[in-house]
Amino acid sequence: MSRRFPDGFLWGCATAAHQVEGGNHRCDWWEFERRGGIRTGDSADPACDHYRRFREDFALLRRLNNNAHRLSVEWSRIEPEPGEFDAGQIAHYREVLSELRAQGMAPMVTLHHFTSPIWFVRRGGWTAPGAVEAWLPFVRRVARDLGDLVAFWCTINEPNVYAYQGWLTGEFPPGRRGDLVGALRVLANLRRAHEAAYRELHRLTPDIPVGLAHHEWVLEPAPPGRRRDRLAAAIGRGFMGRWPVDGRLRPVLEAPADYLGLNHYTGSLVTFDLRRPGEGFGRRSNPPGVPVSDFGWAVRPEWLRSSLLALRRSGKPIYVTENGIAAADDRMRVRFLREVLEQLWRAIQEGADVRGYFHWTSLDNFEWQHGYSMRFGLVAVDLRTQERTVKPSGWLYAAVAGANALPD
Ligand code: IFM
Repeated sequence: MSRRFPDGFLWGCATAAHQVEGGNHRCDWWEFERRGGIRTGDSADPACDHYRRFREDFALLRRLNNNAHRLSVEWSRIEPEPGEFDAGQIAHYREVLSELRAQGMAPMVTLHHFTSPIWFVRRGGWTAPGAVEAWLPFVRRVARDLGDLVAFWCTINEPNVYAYQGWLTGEFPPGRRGDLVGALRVLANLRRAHEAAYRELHRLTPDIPVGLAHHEWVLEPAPPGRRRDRLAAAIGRGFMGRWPVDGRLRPVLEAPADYLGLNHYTGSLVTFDLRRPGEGFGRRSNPPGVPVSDFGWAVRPEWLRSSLLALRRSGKPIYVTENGIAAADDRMRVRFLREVLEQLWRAIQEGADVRGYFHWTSLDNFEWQHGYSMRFGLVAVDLRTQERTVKPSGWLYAAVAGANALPD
């Protein structure tokens, strides 16, 4: 066990309310599911029934030596109608967070992870001018009523994916396609929402670090790296890595934050292609000879290391807020974990100030438009019986987390 991680390193899993809880009926995703938005026809109810089984699920994660956990609190449960807060749901999340604390896991709480209340989307959702003001009462309420139990705030999950899938590809609600203006408006509002939440959270809970989870899809020009391919890769990176601020595009990772949260899964090679304006005039392909996950995403663990190294100059602590692989065959996840955790360790040796890693994810869960067809979990869930079974990858993760080191 010579390859140790820094003392106090956080080992956890990341989840999102709608993907695991079940019975989440007041949000836009629930409506989207009813309208046939899910390719497999699946529904997020009961998902993993985690809303009722959170105690056992946390006990399992504790057995797997997790000392932290990233989860989201569901806005549409806490504020089902504008300005009406549900004391019962707040009490529920107090129990959830208290249970995590009691079981020795530091909670990282995400405030927006893809789902919004139906009342909010009826008013125009994140494209509407008053969106930020409509979100802030929820942020304040959560800070006031749950803040004493929280270790980290994560304001917004993957603004770029949210805007891209909801307004350009139509795979997320509201299901719009090719609406670049809408996507940019969403990004601008999310930026303002993050900044406003950052200020409010600092005011109400000054000791809790605040950040956001940025999704980094690595884009590299296809070899030999012609100028136009480099340009197309740069445009694609611009869309995925920047958001509009006062008429200019600024890096997401330069937003006010006490730590940088990195969600990373994959990347693509980019070839210039005029027929693909929606993808920044680039055709994306997987690097030849590189294995792909069940999603068809290239699995290249070095990309985690290069993404982390690129963040060194920010001088801020970094948390890998998500990283994982869709693989029904767990042997693939075992191989991936060995390699990716080694890349994580190397990035730290090379100066990246990484303080924690949250694997996506603990339980096989509801993978948005793909229903239950994508298995990201360290723990298998039998959807008929809700029985949980730790996979070999789960035990591997437990060994690394327990030793705080890579096995020799
Ligand atoms: O399941 C999602 C998660 O909600 C956000 N990040 C990527 C994961 C895998 O697609």
